[in-house]
Amino acid sequence: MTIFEERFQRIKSERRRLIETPNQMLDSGDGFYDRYKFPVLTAAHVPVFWEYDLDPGSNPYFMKRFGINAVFNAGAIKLNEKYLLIVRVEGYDRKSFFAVAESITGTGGFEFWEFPLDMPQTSDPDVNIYDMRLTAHEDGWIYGLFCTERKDPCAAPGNESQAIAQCGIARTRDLRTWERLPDLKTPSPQQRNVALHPEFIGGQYAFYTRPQDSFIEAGRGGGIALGLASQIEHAQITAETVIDPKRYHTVYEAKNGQGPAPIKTRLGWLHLAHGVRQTAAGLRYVLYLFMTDLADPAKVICKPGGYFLAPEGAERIGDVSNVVFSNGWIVDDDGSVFIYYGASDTRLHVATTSVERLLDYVLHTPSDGLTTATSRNTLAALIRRNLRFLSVGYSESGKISMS
Ligand code: M1P
Repeated sequence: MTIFEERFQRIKSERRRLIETPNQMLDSGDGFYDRYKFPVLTAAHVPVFWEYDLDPGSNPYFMKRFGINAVFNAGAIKLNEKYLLIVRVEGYDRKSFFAVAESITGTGGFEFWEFPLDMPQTSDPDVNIYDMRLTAHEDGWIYGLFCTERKDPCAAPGNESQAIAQCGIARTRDLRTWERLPDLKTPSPQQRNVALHPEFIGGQYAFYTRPQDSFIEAGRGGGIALGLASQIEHAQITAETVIDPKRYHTVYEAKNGQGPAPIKTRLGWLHLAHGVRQTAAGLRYVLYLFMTDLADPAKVICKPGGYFLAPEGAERIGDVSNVVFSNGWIVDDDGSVFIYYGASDTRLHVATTSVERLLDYVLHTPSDGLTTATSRNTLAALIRRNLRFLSVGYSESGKISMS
């Protein structure tokens, strides 16, 4: 057997096994959702014919010719009974592009469509695109909003990192053919993490934005904002109202961002967002939830304190460690919810829950009182209530005995 034949057969069967191995739900510690044993997608899930030249004549060593570095942050939608993800795929060359992967269970068996998505350009070509949020809008289109990044023309000579992030907009009916619309215009010099609300508000398109001063820092940007645009074909927001600000000494003190478009429930709009805080080891990204008023989505009506999902175990390690990030979730007709989240900018996981569980979580998890004393008092109140259900005695040494 030649090197080519041996490597081709081995790598092909490893990848098939990876896709066909059923995922396993893990026991959840928190009760908010169930995690799964395996990531739903990794770089090793991409088809062999994407990375390797399959011609033994031109590739006798069966080398990669186009390496895929990471597969993470995915937009999500269910169409024709299939769970579809528009995944951020990043090559060895650092460029991200979108590719669709589909599954019939939503928790595993995801297979990529043959070709990555061919996103049309505007007159100002994208250098890098990533993190698509999908919205099935009441106007009948499916919109994909994503970050489009280009070099900052004002960057000082020699500064090859300074970039401008803006919100790209494209629409489709089937995820195969896309119409690109002009980028969203907002008062902010930079935009990332923009999602389209699924319904008109006052007859206008409504966008969740994240005004930010510079490419990395939100700065005075303040938090997750809501802005209205009279049309989508040349979408322009003139006022961004911050509805969920970043706050001192919270899990979203450095910055935050709307995740996927919110889910409509009987009690309000459920929002999944990411929060970022500074630590001595760098930034830490976690997910949190909040709910806004059905009639007035600019009004936050409940917001649990702290995080909903934080990086755990192997999720904590990757190209950008200590990060979980979500831009896609799917609600089934029976109320099941599939939350797709990227781990450390490297791979994609799923957690499952239900609308009812999420409502219970947002309604009954105490909010953040913003000081140690209020957190301590919140805990003390819970303990006091719980003691009615337990027969608890305290020994003189301070040890608890329960019967
Ligand atoms: O590297 C972590 C995340 O950083 C960005 O999110 P934010 O704009 O909130 O900092 C995004 O580039 C995201 O893709 C990435 O996962």
